[in-house]
Amino acid sequence: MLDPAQDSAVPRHDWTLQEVEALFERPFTELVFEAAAVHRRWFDPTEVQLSQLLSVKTGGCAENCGYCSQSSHFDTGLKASKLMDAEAVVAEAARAKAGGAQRFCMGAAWRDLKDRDLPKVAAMISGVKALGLETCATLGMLTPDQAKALKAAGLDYYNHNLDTGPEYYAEVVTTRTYQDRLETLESVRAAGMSTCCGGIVGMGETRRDRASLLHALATLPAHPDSLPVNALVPITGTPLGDKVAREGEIDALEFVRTVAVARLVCPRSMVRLSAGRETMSRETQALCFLAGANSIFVGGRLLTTPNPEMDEDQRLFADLGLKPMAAATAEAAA
Ligand code: SAM
Ligand code: DTB
Ligand code: SF4
Repeated sequence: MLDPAQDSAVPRHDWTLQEVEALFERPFTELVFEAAAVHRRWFDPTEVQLSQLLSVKTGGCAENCGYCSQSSHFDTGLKASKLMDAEAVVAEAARAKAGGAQRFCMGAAWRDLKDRDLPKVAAMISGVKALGLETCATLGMLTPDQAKALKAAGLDYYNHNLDTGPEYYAEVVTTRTYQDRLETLESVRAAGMSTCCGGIVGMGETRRDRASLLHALATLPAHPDSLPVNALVPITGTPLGDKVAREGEIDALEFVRTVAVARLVCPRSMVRLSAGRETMSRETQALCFLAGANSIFVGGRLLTTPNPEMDEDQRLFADLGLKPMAAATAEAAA
């Protein structure tokens, strides 16, 4: 048994905010070196897990998340659409699998899942699962019974992000609380599904807010199985997209630091380099992989915004000597 007092690779749930802030203050090369060392204790650092997203219900969302193209509170020019049919979703999933994805994540612009939509969503999940893909969904808040129903349909992962630290939360969204998010995560865990939970960096938050987000994630009853670190994709017409356009984007090195601290505080989680890769340099992405990121979204689209095309990522992987992680490895790590 590894001794947590001796070994920084042992998962801990008693991180203090001060400890997490102190990690951010480490000299950059020391921090990345330490994160890379911890990464190697639990994972093959040449393997990266590949997930693909599909927006199964786009736009018209009742929440006012200040970064989101899909909120009905802001004029972003996005065209809303109805919930897709299960067959169309499964056909997209088959294309994603043929393209090399191991996990297929279905996203809906909902505040919460309505029971009337459950049969269609369950049909999508079981259809995608039958293709041999890992399944993930992000559908807003869930009741405990809905979480059980999704699990019964074959859902492996549920994505529900805390987005930022509790102190900055009210600057990001006011139509729901941090506690609402924590309760859905509890329902997901209680139903026996794996959790995918992370946040967004570059929304005008401070380093302390970034530390506070990672502190919140690292002190959850269980560390997230997947921990997405999104770089804000600035959307014109949203409060946070417009703020960043005025005040400037986050420094790439600070983004890498956030990935490194995520790897250190949640050593066994799959840390996903999520939104924002479309405009991120290859060199910054390489530093993120060095700092412990070991999962990405693939395919030319996220939910409503572009993502690097598969051939571009294949070139990046070839140049960096990275390879896709086998699905079974990803599951064993989780
Ligand atoms: N409506 C559901 C919810 O919010 O939980 C699911 C879909 S929502 C789009 C999923 C996550 O995508 C959000 O929690 C947020 O972290 C991330 N996201 C949304 N818009 C983004 C943007 N412009 N840049 C970066 N991440 C974004
Ligand atoms: C997550 O943390 N990032 C993904 C996924 N979970 C659902 C979503 C990113 C969305 C980026 C903006 C868009 O395409 O609309
Ligand atoms: Fe709705 Fe999710 Fe966008 Fe928030 S992030 S506005 S809940 S789709």
